[in-house]
Amino acid sequence: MLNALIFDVDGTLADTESVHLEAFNHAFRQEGLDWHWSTEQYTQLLDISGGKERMLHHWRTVDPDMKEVDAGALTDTINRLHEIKTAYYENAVNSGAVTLRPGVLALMSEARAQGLQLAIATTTSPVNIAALMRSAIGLDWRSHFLAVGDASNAPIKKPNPQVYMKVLADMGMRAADCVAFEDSSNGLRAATAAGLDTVITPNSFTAHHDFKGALRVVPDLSQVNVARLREWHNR
Ligand code: XBP
Ligand code: MG
Repeated sequence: MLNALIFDVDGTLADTESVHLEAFNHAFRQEGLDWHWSTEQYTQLLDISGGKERMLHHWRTVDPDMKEVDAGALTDTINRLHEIKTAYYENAVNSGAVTLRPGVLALMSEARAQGLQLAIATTTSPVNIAALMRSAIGLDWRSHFLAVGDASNAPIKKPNPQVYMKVLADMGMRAADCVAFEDSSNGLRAATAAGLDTVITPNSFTAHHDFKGALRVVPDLSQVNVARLREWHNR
């Protein structure tokens, strides 16, 4: 049976990562840090899911001993940088910096018209999801989704399956009755560990990832409709 489609956000619904990158670099500048991530560096850093975790990983790389920093100051700094980064990102999305990837809206509309449920499973923050969905779908975007799993209610980041397990539990559905959509190997590992068939739409940041075990890898969702998904899923 196919009863629901569960979507990752960053990189899957939209090519958001270049805006996230700009937002991180803005936060570093604003806080007077001499950090600046290039696109190449960020492509590698995306192996670490979650903005706070990513900055912490970078900090540990450039300052392995962290002798000068106590734990409280470390958390405060990361939280402040992430707040600045999130405000910049939300503002950029509100100004129209990001549009949905091809086929996303059409697949969501077709699925809803056929009585399938939609859900979101992402590592990002609720304000970032709301900004993107408001601009893409409208003010009532939340009513289109039966469940939304994000950094606020599933704090253990992908490749851990927590966010997918949370969404499945909130929907009251079995993994066998859903298909997930992802763009990265961390996302694929998280969805697969939750028992989900996963369709991958890579992008320039994730094209080199290992997608072994995916249900299908397609350039974008314009190639995908509900009939095709049922055929691939077939269980
Ligand atoms: C996306 C992420 C996010 C964004 C930044 O992963 O890892 O961290 O890059 O967002 P996925 P935050 O698409 O697998 O959810 O700074 O809000 O974490
Ligand atoms: Mg993603």
